[in-house]
Amino acid sequence: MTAVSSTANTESHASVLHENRVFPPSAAYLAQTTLNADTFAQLKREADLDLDAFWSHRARELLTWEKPFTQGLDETQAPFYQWFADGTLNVSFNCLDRHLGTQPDKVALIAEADDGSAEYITYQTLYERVCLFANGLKSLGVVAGDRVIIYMPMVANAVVAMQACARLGAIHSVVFGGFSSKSLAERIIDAEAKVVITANIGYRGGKPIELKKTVDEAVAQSNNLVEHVVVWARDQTETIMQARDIWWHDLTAQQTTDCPPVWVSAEHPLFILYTSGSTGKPKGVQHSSAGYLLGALQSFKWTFDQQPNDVFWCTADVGWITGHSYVAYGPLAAGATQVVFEGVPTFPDASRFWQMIEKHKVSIFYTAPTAIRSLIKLGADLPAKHDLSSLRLLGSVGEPINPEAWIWYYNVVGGGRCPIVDTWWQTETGSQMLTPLPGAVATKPGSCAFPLPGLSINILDEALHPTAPREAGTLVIERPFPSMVRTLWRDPERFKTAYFPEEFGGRYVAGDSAMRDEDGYFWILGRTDDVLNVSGHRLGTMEIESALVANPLVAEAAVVGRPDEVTGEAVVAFVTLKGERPTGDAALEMIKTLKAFVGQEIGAIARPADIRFSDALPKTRSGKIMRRLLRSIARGDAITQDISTLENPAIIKQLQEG
Ligand code: 6R9
Repeated sequence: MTAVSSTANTESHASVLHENRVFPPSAAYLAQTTLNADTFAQLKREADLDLDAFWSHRARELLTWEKPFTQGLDETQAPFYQWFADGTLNVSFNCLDRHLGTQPDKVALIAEADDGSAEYITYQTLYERVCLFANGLKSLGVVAGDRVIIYMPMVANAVVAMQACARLGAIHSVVFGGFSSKSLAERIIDAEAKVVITANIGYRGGKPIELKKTVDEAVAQSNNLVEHVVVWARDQTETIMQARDIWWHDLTAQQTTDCPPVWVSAEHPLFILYTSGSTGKPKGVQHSSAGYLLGALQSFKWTFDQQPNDVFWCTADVGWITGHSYVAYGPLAAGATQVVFEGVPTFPDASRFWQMIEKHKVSIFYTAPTAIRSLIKLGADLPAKHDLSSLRLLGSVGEPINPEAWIWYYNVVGGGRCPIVDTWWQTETGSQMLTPLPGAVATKPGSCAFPLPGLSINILDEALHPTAPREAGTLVIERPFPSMVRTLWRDPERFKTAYFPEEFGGRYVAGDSAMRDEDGYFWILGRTDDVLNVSGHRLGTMEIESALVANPLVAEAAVVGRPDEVTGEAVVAFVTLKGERPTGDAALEMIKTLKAFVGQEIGAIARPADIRFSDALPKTRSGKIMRRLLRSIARGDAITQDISTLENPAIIKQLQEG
């Protein structure tokens, strides 16, 4: 491969290829950190010596077991790896009960609503709320192994619902509140969910989100699978309740705050989280109980160097993996205090994050590059108007952060004293994989630095040799690790082919291209598959194409990404209609219709930024859509590809003109 591979979206991140600034940890940071380079060098040596012993040691030290395990890694069914399989534990017990003896009155959640009101929930109170609700679910017949869908706003009760499922050994599947009824129904059906938990309404940026209405539509499409819908009354908004619906407050009214945890085996599935892949059907990523929790907790402690008085704030919604590992599980297992925020960074204005950091004295702040870029655009001077001196550490996740946004985050938000941990990981890895360790590693803007201890991550060329410095290659994980995906829900075949393709000899293939620099720092360059990353959210191009062709007017559609200043990538759709190719106002009208249609089919996050019509899509003589050509057109680049095999060269002009 060459330095800039032709795969993926490498070109859009060209700026990182020239980045050479280095930021060692500040003296202010070093003065208060508990971890340093020696700590990590020692951990790395220990892991290199014996990986199994390394993780088993961590699992004994960090988790509380009902029955201790006797074996760490079991590779006999590779790639269906197991960890600590004969041990039993309960994840909710590990997140709540075990803090009650030492810190019952410590605040676990600072839950700030969209309107700015805040609620402070201690570990004792959270434990009681989880027990009450778990008993309620139990009264509905929910038992270990049942699937429960959670479709909630980003409020404390979303965390309560997840923890309550974990307490019972029920498998939750959280669906982001922005997904359409059709996407929700697809997930209900695939998971065969018995119960759906929702709210009558949610609020984001002052706008109501009609969650219950969407659930009603989804349940109607779900083959009578759902026995009960539990509805949390977010406010007094009038709500139509049906026979299968029950209010959260009615369900918990008669319950006690004592709900013994259901002990499950280490490998018992904790949750399924659907994510986009390169086919039209989302993948049900299935995670374990013990290995997953160990990954979330250990990485939380290492990456954020968590200390007793920290106030942690991860801005991710629990609908995504980041909200699972670094809101619902990792911080609670660590006994940390954290902020949970219902709203959006731009409401009531673009200083919301800074105002909340000041108000709650946040010390560790973890957000996505898209949020940072949009806040630079809407008010680069706003952070200076707030007291952000409580911050000591900043984090980034979800997509590559461009050096300019990094530098702004570092100087303007972090006052030049807070290290930035740029963390690369995935829904499938369950916890952070690559990140600079604050206090131990000098950071470089745009680089995720190095693997955490206990992880063997490599970048390989097509011959499976590690690539030379600055040469792009495929990012792979060489050895199993505790928090890795166990399988795809009821689709073990797809699990094998999607992540362990034969040509990579048993290695986990992440779907990203990356390179290392001369100092061994990792730089993520972009996806190698047909997955786009829009505002840190994974979207399969095939999923959007299927949504478009589901419209009776559409004959064919091809979707590609183009770089976007704020959202990282934006969705561009090339469409041919069954009727005439529309022009002028008719085209504008049709674009509006199709954008709304994709919104209904998948959810607003998948709506194309740009739709272009042509009489046909550019195809090779063998009938393959020329995606690279479409990518160049979407970006407005000159066409350099060989188009001699193109069936109908005249349509290029149509596509360029839109
Ligand atoms: C945690 C999460 C995973 C994909 C991943 C990669 C991209 C995530 C990144 C990053 C560059 C980072 N990604 N973090 N790219 N730098 N720090 O986002 O999971 O939603 O499954 O997305 O996101 O392409 O493969 P998920």
